Amino acid sequence: MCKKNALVCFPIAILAAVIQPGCSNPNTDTGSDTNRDTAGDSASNTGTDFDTETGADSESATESTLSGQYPGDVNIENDPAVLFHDDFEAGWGRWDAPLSDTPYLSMQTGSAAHSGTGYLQSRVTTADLETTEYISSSSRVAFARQDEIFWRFYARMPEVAPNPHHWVRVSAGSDGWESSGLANTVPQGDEGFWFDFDISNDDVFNFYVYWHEMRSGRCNDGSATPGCEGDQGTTYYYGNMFRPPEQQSYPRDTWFCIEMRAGANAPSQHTGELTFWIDDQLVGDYRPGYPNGTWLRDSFHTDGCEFSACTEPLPFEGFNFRTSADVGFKSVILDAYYERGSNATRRAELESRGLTVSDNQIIYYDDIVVATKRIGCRVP
Ligand SMILES: [Ca+2]
Repeated sequence: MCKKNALVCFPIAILAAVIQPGCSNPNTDTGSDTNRDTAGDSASNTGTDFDTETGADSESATESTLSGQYPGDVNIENDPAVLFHDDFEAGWGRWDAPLSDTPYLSMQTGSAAHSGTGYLQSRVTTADLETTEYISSSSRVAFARQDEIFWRFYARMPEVAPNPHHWVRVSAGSDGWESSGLANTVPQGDEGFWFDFDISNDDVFNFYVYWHEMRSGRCNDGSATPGCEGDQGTTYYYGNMFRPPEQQSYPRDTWFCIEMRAGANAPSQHTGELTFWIDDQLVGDYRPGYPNGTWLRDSFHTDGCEFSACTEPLPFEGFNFRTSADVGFKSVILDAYYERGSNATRRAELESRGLTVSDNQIIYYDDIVVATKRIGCRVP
């Protein structure tokens, strides 16, 4: 596994403290700068009140959400807060790329759709991975840079098969920065940051985050100082892991609603936030002072940290994602990224549980909305 491109791989951690898979996503955004950012659209509200309450689950009724205002998502795309919408009823043309079916992505029509009759299918087979070691089945769209972004979509995994090595991505950058997805590379605070929203082999979710203050897996304390406590001997920086505890596994072959929220920080301050909901239930919530957890290497453990190097839990400090207000959220990438090696490992684990595992890694998508305010799940 992970032999081809040293840039995208890191040594499988010898210590048990690092549990994430050994490779990261090599598909960078370079060379595909089709975004519609224009000069002058940069976020200028540096002094915005980045309040810490918006990450909390609102008790309010659906009318406070875009979905509540637009039942059935009818005309939701016309709301000024909406940056992007696709219900897949009109085929390709809304994403910057691709513009037509690819070997892995195809527009589908049928009763399996979440809304209407159209939906998007990502399909990567075991045979595909035997031919190609790294496969990114992705579509992408860019928009004017934002300080806060919400992204809702529906997904459905119709078969029991390994989840992708990395899943969908949100990218933030300055006007010219297009390097999200570049593995083992710490982005500059005045250039960009990004995160993936991933699914584990246990069908639960986590953020996987790259930013200028990200931690290395080399040392217990997240630094990369030779001779440190727990020194693994090699400096590497892979996405920092935020996996909420006590999640329910999503159900197979059933549509579920994902919404994530990302709030950029006031430059150089630890006021950035990440949040996600599943079927409108708050699951992940990371903001200044919440939750309590323990950093160990490049993971923030909120579910207890049982390694000998673990320290007492402390309130999360908040994300200092950026040092410049020129860095804003600028694209989303509906990606399903697979690696031959990790796919085989995940497959073997599923089989060891007695499951019959399909050779088709399939994900359906429908009813995607990207906006600058809370979207909520679709109201019938
Ligand atoms: Ca649809």
